[in-house]
Amino acid sequence: MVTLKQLDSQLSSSTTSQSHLSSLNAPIEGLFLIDDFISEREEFELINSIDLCEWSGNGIPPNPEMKRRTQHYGYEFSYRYRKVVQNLGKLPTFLDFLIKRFIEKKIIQPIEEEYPNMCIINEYQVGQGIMPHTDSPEMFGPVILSLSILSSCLITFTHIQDSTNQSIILLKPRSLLIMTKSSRFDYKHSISKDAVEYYNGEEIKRNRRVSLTFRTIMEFNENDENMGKGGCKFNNNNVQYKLTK
Ligand SMILES: O=C(O)CCC(=O)C(=O)O
Repeated sequence: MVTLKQLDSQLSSSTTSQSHLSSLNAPIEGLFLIDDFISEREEFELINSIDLCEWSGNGIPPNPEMKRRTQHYGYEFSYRYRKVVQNLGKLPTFLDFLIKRFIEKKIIQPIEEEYPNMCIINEYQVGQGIMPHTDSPEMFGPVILSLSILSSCLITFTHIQDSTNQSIILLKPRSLLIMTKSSRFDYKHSISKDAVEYYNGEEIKRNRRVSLTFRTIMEFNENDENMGKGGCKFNNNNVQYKLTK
């Protein structure tokens, strides 16, 4: 079992990860960033596989009202109803190597039933972002993993109870953001629509960016009225990721 503490020390003791952690200009409890989580070749193959699949949004169902294009795997999320509406089955095989790497890097446990079972792929064209939000604690498990590809951008974490408590993190292509604990539950995260951003005096020109966000849904029953929003329920007694004791 990998505890969050072990992951913490693992990330901070490896030579490469020190630079990842120092890139967090104002670290938040439970927030980790791993640069170069995948290689350029893997990024290339990944975007090719993604672009061979159908994008929704921009008039195309499901979620036709969304300007940003998305692909939903494992479960379909409705942005209009703010809930998970359909079980779509297993994640596609082109994501297998990522799940394998989450295990190798001890980010998740090697127990199949405990792997992330939902992945939303978001496409951000220049001028597109995402509003401040916290991923629903009722719907999704305690660990959110988000892989960035193609372009850098800044992600802002704003404390729910104190909007002056903000941290801005640079997400480089091929980096993996791990949101757990306070960063996952006590903060909203957002990405601006700005075509150009500035980070430590450096100009970040935004291009097409794609992110793959992995989440865990513990139970889903669209017909059960007693379940949480959207018929899915996160059961804290049965946490999939054993990152915390
Ligand atoms: O694009 C990202 O890195 C974040 C995606 C996100 O926050 C979401 O899908 O809820």
